[in-house]
Amino acid sequence: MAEEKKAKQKYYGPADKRTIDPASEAVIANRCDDGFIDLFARSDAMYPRCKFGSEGVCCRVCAMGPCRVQPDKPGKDRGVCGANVDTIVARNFIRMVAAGAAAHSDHGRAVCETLLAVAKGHSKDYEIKDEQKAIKVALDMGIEVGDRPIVDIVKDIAELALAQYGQQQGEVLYTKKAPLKLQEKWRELGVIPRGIDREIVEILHRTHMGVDHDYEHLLLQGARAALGDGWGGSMIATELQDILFGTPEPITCDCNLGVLEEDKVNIIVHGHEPLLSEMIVAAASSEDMLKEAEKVGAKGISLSGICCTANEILMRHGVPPAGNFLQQEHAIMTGAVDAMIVDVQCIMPSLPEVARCYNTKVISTSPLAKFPGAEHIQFDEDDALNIAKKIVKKAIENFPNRPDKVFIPDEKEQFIGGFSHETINYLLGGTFRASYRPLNDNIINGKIRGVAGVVGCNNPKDTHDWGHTEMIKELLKNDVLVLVTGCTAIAVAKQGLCRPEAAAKYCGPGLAEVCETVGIPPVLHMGSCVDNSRILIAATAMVKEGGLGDDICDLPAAGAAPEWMSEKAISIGQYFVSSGVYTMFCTTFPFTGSKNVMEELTVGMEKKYGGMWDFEMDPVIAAQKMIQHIDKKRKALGIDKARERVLFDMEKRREMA
Ligand code: NFS
Ligand code: SF4
Repeated sequence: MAEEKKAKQKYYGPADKRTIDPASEAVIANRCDDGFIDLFARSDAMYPRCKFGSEGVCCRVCAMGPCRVQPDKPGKDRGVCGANVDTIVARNFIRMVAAGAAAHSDHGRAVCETLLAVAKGHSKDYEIKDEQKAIKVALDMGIEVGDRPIVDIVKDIAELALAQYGQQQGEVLYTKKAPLKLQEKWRELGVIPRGIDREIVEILHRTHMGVDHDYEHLLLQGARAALGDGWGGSMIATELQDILFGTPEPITCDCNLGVLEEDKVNIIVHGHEPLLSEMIVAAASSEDMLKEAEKVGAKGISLSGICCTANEILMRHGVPPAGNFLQQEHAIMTGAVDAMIVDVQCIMPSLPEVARCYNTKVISTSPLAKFPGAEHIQFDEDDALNIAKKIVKKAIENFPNRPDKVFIPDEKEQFIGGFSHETINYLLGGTFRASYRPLNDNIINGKIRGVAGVVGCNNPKDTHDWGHTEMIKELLKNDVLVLVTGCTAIAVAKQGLCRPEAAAKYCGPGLAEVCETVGIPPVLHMGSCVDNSRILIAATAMVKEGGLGDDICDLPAAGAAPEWMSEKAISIGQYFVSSGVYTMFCTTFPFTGSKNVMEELTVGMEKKYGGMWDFEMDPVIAAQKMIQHIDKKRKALGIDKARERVLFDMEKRREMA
């Protein structure tokens, strides 16, 4: 009976709940009936979803196709060219890696270019905010520091970082930050990226019709490009953004749609690159813009964010996130948003249409990305503040056009964000000597069972935010410290998990004690998706601190993306796996059509890297599998005796479903 009901339900999660976020729920209930179809309805309209696509067995890389292969049907078990299901699924998989790695890495490239311009005295509206970090990065990169002027050092950093993209031979520089044992594994397998761009291009070449057909060989190239993302493009983005905008420090902030303010001009920045959003922050708080706002009868300007750009400006300025990926339409549906400013990635092309109902201005800014129906004001780093002001002015001018029906839900939740690798080091290690020693010690003594990185998107195939929340609560209950980024971070911040009080409420006794002693939340918000590189650095620091093995795969740690949707998530997943992390994906896994590929993603990769993919729909069972993996690693390290096993309450879970 319950199964039947489930089968009819068009999303995974508690029945009759599209979202567990009361703010989104209220907005949906209040939305105008002007006939636009919201994203949940659009998702439902896509059923039945194609089974071939869902399993990854459809190939359309050449015009003899599309070939939809059925491995158990003789005659239909190969495409026109003869490609079998393993080739097709592996090609589809690594093409997702290529697109994801390209998106992250291009973001990093833009940061390099701006930093270089700043060092050369152009792009005058930006400055070098964190000289300490610049020196640290220079030392990491082998750039001479001495008593050279900081702009010279930064120029070298930007040039060397930029060179990583077009490098043809050798090894992408930051892979050398990984534990030595891991580097050796990579070298032996031939998966150290030569250059960031090169590996992405090579995926496109190898997956062209008639080139590489060996699934294992294809997946190795996927790993190489993904490592060029995690230990290349994304890491460069994070490190250089810290130099340019400052290394984040813990900061208290509100989040959710309730941060919108009825009597102020509401501006939302949505997308990914802080180059733009940083300048919007500056413009929105400038005297002249505040005066302009007054002129139209507004009591000020209220800035907030959606998606990862929200995380970037939250971490550095305390600008509140208004919501995560699935809330982008909901924000506009409040009727209170005067302008939504977008750049690149995870921005729904539906926005201009939704915006028409509520007189919201959607302004696109990236030379890469235009949206039919949106106004385009192209951003230019060399004239950044002026353009940002021009954009802010558009929002101000739109303030008097608010629709009659404005509905801002009350919900907002306080949380702490801004945990960089540097601040974790400092918080746990104390003022005198920053170190990961106390963290490692608390893992060894069993108070902390392990560490999990939970990241990624939302997906309307799941109940919004439910997967993130359920998984993380299960982990906390079992004394697993959780690091979050991206839309996961916003999801659980809204649920109250990113505040110190959450320790007593949700954690097992060991983790609660540690969090309460140090005064940190049990879920540490580490930033945007490119900041997953901070998790790699933190994991490496734990290895180097000692006592937990000599490679990332020895750590009692796991990764997950419970509500993933984007190709970037696949690239992240692959670089986590290739760095030795057991990585759990929920929602869907469009590669299940090939037994051999699934075997390679799991067992095969665990042999190669020590990390592996896993897939499980139910977020709580998924969490339990992660805990099992953590326990396996504790046992291998000989530290399993320190703690007793917590029994899982499966019965309660079933009741819920
Ligand atoms: Ni990551 Fe950020 Fe969100 Fe997913 Fe999109 S915003 S880069 S891809 S949806 S977490
Ligand atoms: Fe079909 Fe082969 Fe062309 Fe793919 S490459 S569409 S399997 S013929």
